[in-house]
Amino acid sequence: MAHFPDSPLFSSVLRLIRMEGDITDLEVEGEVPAQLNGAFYRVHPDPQFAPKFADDQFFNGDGMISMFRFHNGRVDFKQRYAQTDKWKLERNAGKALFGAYRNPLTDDETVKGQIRGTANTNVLVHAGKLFAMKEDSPCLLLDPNSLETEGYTDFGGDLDIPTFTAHPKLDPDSGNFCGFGYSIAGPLTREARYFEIDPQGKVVRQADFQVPYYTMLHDFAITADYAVFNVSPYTSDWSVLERNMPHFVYQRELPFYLGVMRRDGDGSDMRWFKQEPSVCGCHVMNAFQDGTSIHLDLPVSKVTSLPFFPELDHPWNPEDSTTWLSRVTVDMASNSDEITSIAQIGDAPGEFPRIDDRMAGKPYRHGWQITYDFAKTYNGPPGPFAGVLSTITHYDLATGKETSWWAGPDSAFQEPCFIPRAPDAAEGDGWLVALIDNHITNYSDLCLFEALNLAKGPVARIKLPLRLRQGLHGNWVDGARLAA
Ligand code: V55
Ligand code: FE
Repeated sequence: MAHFPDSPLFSSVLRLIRMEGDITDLEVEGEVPAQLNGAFYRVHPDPQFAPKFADDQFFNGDGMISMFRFHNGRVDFKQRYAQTDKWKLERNAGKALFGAYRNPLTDDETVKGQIRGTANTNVLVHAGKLFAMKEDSPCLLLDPNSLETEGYTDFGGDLDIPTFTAHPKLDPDSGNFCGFGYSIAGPLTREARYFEIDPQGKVVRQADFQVPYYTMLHDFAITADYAVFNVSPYTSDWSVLERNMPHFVYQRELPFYLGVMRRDGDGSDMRWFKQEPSVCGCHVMNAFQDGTSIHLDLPVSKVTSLPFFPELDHPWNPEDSTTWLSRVTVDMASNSDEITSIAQIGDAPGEFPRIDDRMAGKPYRHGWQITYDFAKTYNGPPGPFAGVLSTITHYDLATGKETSWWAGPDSAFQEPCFIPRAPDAAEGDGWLVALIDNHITNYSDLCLFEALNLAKGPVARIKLPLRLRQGLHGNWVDGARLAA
């Protein structure tokens, strides 16, 4: 008999799903454009078994992958667990064997040394496979049509590192998958590696570097020539793991850094630009070069924005943890190791930044986030992820104009994803898909918006007969790349 912890992280808004299945031809309100051919994949943490610790982290759940396959004006749904090595070992045992989030000291003896990954953070198609990613583990491959798990890969032995980011970038010019692994010399180490994987799945670049302190290197950005890493004061050490505290501890005394290195180098040119007192960033919107300057746009807060990774000596403060879209600028021609500036560029506070991915690393105009509007009411039950991100906002960075749409008092958004109207359509010309979870009716709708006209509201609501759990990230792939 399954008993999950009696805690807000496992009940109410965050009740588990644990259901795999298929629905052919989902019910649609409105119209799904017949030309839309492709698939939207996304993933959420969904523990298969009750966790070993009642205070288990949301980020520790097994990855549950959803696929929305668009074709001929209809949408088919498929949902499967990412069958990680952890998932299979626990399936065989009928119970949890692995312990706390990112803490191998808490695992059963029988699974010591096994890959701990949950593949719960991001899913993206590259080189004919669905990559399911968790930053503490190698990359898990699945069949992009059937969602059957193939297993972990080291890319033919070419990528011999134990970790693989969940926030890769696809270079729109080369088609290369740009990524990195951190703590590659073992848990809590400062060693990291940048790599690129070409459209055929071959590792074509690798460059090692060290971060200034052990940190959650969660996301990064590319520009035409550079890989850009944002380091915020999420850190840890073995004493934290020995006491089974949350893996990351936030320490505001540590600087914020921007690391910049050439994508075609060996890592020895890495420069770390510093900002003190520090700020906190996590997900990036985009980065680009402008003469000798490099700009990185990302939501920034004063201190930790992740309540799961708090400070020890400062109470959680919602105001200081609110994230504002900001532009971090460094000058490669300068001899200084200081960040040139950090300037707010968006009015609506929010997170889960997205762009038209064809603009990755280039000067760009359009961005989207799900946003907080503190003036709006919320009717749903309280708890983590309860209703706060209930608006979606388009940022026109050329004019400064922002357009938002509110999902209403019963609902919250999950991360959106941009779909170009056609491969050669202008930047931003296309749709935005995003899940809207109704916390009163307990249904989720995948909503389709005109990306540059959010104010109009969804042009289609693709209706699920259940509410999906709060998820992390996902991506669209064009149907041509799914043809088996
Ligand atoms: C994040 C999410 C993770 C993780 C580390 O959003 C950082 C930040 C879903 O897992 O393991
Ligand atoms: Fe993320």
